[in-house]
Amino acid sequence: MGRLVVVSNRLADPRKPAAGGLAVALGDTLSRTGGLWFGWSGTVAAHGTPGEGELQTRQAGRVTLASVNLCAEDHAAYYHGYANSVLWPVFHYRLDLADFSSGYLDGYRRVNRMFAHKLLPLLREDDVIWVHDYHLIPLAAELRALGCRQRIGFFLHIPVPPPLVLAALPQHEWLMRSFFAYDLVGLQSEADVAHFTRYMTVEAGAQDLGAQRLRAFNATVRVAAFPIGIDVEEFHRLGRAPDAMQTYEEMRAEYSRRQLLLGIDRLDYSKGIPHRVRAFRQLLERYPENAHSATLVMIASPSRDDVNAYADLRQELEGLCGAINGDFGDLDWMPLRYIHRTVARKRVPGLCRASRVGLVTPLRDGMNLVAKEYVVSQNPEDPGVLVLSRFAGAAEQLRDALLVNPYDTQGMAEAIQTALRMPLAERQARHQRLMACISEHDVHWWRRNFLRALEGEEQE
Ligand code: GDG
Repeated sequence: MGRLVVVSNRLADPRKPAAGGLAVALGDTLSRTGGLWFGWSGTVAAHGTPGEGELQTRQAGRVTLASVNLCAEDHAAYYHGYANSVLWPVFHYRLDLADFSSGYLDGYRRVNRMFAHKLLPLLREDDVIWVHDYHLIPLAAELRALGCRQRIGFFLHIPVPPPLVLAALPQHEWLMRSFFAYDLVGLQSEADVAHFTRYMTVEAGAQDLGAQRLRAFNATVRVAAFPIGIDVEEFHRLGRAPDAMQTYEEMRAEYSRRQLLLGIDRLDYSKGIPHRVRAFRQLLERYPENAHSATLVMIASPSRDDVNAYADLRQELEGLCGAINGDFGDLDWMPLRYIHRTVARKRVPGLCRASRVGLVTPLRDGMNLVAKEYVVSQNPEDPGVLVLSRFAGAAEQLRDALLVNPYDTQGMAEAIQTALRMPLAERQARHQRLMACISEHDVHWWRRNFLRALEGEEQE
């Protein structure tokens, strides 16, 4: 394969372990091909002109990191505005939270155009370009307009809503048409592929050519599901390291007489966190035997604090959590521990392993990697139970979790009770099947399959 060029909103140094998912997934291939990673630097320049940014490049081993700063106006319109206040809510089915203010779209187009202008001179003829996520949907169209002929693939990390929800976007025709500038569009799940295909055939008059190909606007694009996985090996290693072990031991000692339930999310309205708290309340009401025992630890890492909908969520959550502890807590037992802070990644496997139940209950989620991390962290001899929303992309793969509808408070409370009471043999059997699926479809499988498809080769 030629040189891999990755484009994403934010870039990270793949050599740093804290760099997280995408860096771990793509680091090897970037290194092997002497690749390039291009994106926003993460810096908002105090003085700057909209649509302009200075390119900075630096080496991270064999990988070149190329980034641009954004001026405050571009950052507000492109990042907070169109990406996170329009596309994020609409693609998560939340039209009620979308802010269709004018100006956002201009900023989004301006930054995508600027990225294309900055990236183009860095490209070589045999490059394979892989663009990530909703911030950059029109990037290929901008690159093509400048004459770029290399193969370009796109992976959407968030879900695709049904056609009529997409059609509520004032500029949906323009946005969706720009997918046809890619050679390959990768989505998280078959449900997303179905929505995407139906939108394109019904709203954009595309022809479904079969074999994952759609044709419209004089172009053919291949569209397929590539469910993202985690680096199972790396997570195992992390789990065996001293920090994770220590966290595990501390949690076991602190909660020796309790059954722990765990939730780890970015504090985001798509994650269904208040719904989870209501189900936990219902559990305590309906099954009083859980008093002084079931304890929910909820870690909600701060996210997009300056978008209004997030401040509202935070307030709602604080009220709900406070009420449970006030109504059910006792001198020696607090039913819920809510932590609005990021915990160190190296502690996550220990937290997961110490918890009898993992609660992953988004209202809608592209995939949800926490679900997979929870399973991989378990002790196979005495594993915990994953309670998973059927609306997470992961539910298409993880059929051996207890699948729940997060809008059904009572149903979710019943599922939690089932998880808490599940016999060892059933926990082991479910865990074994979940592990087999997660190990087979890990993040390396995901990367290989996507890149093979982009190069027109057969998938595994
Ligand atoms: C998007 C899509 C899709 C969370 N809190 C803490 C923490 N985390 C880590 C988790 C996990 C990652 O962050 C979150 O990944 P998710 O997949 O759950 O969710 P999003 O951030 O919304 O990601 C999603 C994903 O892209 C990949 O395609 O699955 O659907 O929305 O790794 O462990 N990590 C640490 N402290 C925390 O407090 N260290």
